[in-house]
Amino acid sequence: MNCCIQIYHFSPSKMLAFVLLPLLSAGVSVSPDQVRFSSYSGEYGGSSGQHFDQSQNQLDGPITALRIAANDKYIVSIQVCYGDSWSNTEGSLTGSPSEVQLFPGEGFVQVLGRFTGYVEYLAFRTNLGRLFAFGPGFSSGTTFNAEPLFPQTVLRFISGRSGSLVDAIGFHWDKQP
Ligand code: MMA
Repeated sequence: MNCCIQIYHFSPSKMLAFVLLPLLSAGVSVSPDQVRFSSYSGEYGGSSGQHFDQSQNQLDGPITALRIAANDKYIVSIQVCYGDSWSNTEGSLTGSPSEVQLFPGEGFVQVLGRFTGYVEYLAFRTNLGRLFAFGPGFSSGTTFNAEPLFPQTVLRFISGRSGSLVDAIGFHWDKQP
C-alpha cells in the first residue's frame, strides 16, 4: 500500500479531527486588530476650567502613585505618578495633598466619585482590593461609578478640566504596559 492510499484508512473520528481542528484553531486565534483593551469613562464634572489630557504621560509607565488635595467641598488638585515621573498638578498647588503609592503590578480598576460643577469626591479601588478616598464624603452632588469595559485592564491616564479646582475628570483604561 502506498502512502497516498492511507488517507482512506482514517477512522471517522480521525477524519473529523482532521477537518475540525484547523477550523477550531482558526476560530480561537484572534488577530490583533480584533482585540480591544482601551476604554474610557467620563467626563464627570462641570464644563468650566481648561481641558487637560495626560495621554502622553502613560509613556512614562504604569500609574504608580497619586497626590490629591481636597478642601471641605471639592477636590482641589490631582497629580499622578507614571513610572517614576509625576504629571503636572491639575488644580491649585495650594493645600496639602495626600499621597498614596501603589505596589508593583497594582493598578486602579474602579473609581467611585461625585461631582456638581466641580469634582467633589474620588475613591480609587485597586486590583488588590485597596480603596483610597479623597474629598468630603457627603453632599448633594451626582455620583458616578467608573470601571473599565474590558477585564484585566487598569487606569492608564486621566483627562479632564481644571482651573483653581478640578472641574471635571475622565478615566482612560487599558492593559498595564
Ligand atoms: C478658575 C477658572 C475657572 C474654573 C475654576 C475652578 C477661579 O476660576 O479656571 O474656569 O472653573 O478656576 O477650577
